[in-house]
Amino acid sequence: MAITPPSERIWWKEPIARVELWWILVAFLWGLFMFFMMIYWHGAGKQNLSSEAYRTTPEIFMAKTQAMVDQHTVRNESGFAVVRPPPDSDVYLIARLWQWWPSLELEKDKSYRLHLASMDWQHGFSLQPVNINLSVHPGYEMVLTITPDVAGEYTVVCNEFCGIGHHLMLGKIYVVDET
Ligand SMILES: [Cu+2]
Repeated sequence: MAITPPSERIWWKEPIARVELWWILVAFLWGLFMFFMMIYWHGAGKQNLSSEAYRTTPEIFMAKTQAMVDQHTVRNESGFAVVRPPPDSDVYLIARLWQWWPSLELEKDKSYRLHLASMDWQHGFSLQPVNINLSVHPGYEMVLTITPDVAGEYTVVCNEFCGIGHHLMLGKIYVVDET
């Protein structure tokens, strides 16, 4: 640590070393490349979902979800409603401390409008094992048009740390063959 000033008082007015300029150029070009890859992956990489976002409130979203649950619940699993909404309908999934509610049962190769919103603060929707991820915010509903094409049992985990029960925040989506 220097306790005396540098011998050259204007010590920073040095030309940038050539090798450093090259690194700045490489980093800049890489940034540009990744920017365009984001757009490319949107179409070609099955990443970067095409989602829509609308303003909502917890009350409005809760009412819509409750209406769907009242109408289309097919069974209960340890106190959790499993809802089987008809194809092409609007499907609601609530994120709240600390659960995804309700569980959903969807038909394979049918399309749905999946609405996601948070009742409290930010959560992360992460669908496993297919690894589809997006953020779920309070005050907004994210809407995705989905067509599940592989039957099976999927787990929704929260991937946005949301407090003491974060690791317990698990949801279920069943994809079943048409019956
Ligand atoms: Cu969470």
